[in-house]
Amino acid sequence: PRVTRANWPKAPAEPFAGISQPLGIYPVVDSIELLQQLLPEQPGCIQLRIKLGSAAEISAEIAEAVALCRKFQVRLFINDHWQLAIEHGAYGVHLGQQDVAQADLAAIQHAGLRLGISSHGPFELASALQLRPSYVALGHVFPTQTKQMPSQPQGLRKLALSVPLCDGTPTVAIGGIDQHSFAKVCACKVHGVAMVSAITKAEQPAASLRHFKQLWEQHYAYH
Ligand code: TZP
Ligand code: MG
Repeated sequence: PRVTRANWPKAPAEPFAGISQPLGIYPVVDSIELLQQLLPEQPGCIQLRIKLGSAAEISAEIAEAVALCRKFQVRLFINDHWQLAIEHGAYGVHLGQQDVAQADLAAIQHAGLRLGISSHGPFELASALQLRPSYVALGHVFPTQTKQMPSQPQGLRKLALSVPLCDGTPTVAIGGIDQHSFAKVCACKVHGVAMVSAITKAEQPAASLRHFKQLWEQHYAYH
């Protein structure tokens, strides 16, 4: 179900745990192999987004991801599987709007995990902010091949307008971002840039990440 006024979760009295350093380059990956390739490059944070596998397989993957990210001291967000994220001690959880309506947000908050929430337009952004999350994802900025999107791309103008509406809540841009659009996305003053294909489908994912990290250092300096 979509988040509506009727099932809108109650805003927590306390915000979710904060994020002190900017999220920076935020690769979203679907395997341990990719984590192992990317972690030595020290991304600002990373998300494990697994959509396939048995419950036991997913649990084992999350446990391994948590251990690896601890070793490299990279902040790990788990997509969807918030119970397993709590159980295995991930840094945070990333949820879509529909997931949020079904998750036990108080449990995530009490466990001290950060919460990132997706948004695809002003209404979803408002409902996400109402939950006082650790960050909001703004997307999809451009057309993407990675995920079927029911909505239209928001474009750079809406991205730029959304960031100040977040009033200090960190923002992450996502959707179709690549080396050609990267600087323009940074100019919207987002706190992080999430990418799937530009990194994971590159011939050398680690080299691609290294390149984006360098670009981020250049552009983020102007924030
Ligand atoms: N949520 C909004 S767009 C997207 C997700 C998971 C996919 C982004 O992938 P890509 O390859 O960076 O366009
Ligand atoms: Mg989800």
